Amino acid sequence: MSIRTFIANSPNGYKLSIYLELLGLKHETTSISLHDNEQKQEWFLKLNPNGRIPTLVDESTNTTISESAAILMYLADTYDKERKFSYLHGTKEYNKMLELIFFQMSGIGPMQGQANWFLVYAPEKIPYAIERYTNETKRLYSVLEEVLKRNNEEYGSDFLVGPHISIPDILFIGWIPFLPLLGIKLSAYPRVFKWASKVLEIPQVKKGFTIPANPPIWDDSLPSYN
Ligand SMILES: N[C@@H](CCC(=O)N[C@@H](CS)C(=O)NCC(=O)O)C(=O)O
Repeated sequence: MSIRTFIANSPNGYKLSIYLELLGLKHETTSISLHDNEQKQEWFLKLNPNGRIPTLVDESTNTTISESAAILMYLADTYDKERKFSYLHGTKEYNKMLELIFFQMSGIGPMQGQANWFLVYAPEKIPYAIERYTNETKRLYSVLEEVLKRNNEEYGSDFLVGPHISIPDILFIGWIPFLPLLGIKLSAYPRVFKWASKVLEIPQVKKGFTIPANPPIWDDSLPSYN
């Protein structure tokens, strides 16, 4: 076995399992307990000095890499030579893919993450922080709604970029099962709901969401999963 992932059943961890399943690559997983702060242990910090999952080790290329989007881009460049799940460098679709990768990693990822933190985990409940990050998350999902609209107008596609599924679809879908935590209804964003339903129907996506274990939250405000 040459690919090993170090992940948890959390938004950024699922991204790897799903993309590896789509690419049809064998992978083994070490499940990290965030609850026990295993990601801050010395052995893990040697892999990723940032002390956060996910990290991937690919022995066949002697690569250790962290940051979910960087990992998916590495996997695409190394293993998706036919560009079935990504786009070729230099194309218009590649540039749009890049834009949405950064939008996910600097927008919905950290904002939804902070909203979760202040609403669910923070020992002190600070209404201003909860409101700020929840509202920003809502705003960003409405931007995603517009992104889907524009891509559909241009390509007649229900995916985020160009005519087929690609890295941004996987980066964004990883966060969808965690929206109920914030009491945000996906149905408020009809195109996002339709897109999520379509992506969640893909067997490899379903499988990815079981590695290392099912998402802890999945309620009936989300597209059906099973
Ligand atoms: N930008 C990073 C974010 C990684 C991240 O925040 N991971 C969370 C789990 S989804 C984590 O490890 N949290 C534990 C901690 O912050 O110590 C990525 O996309 O990989």
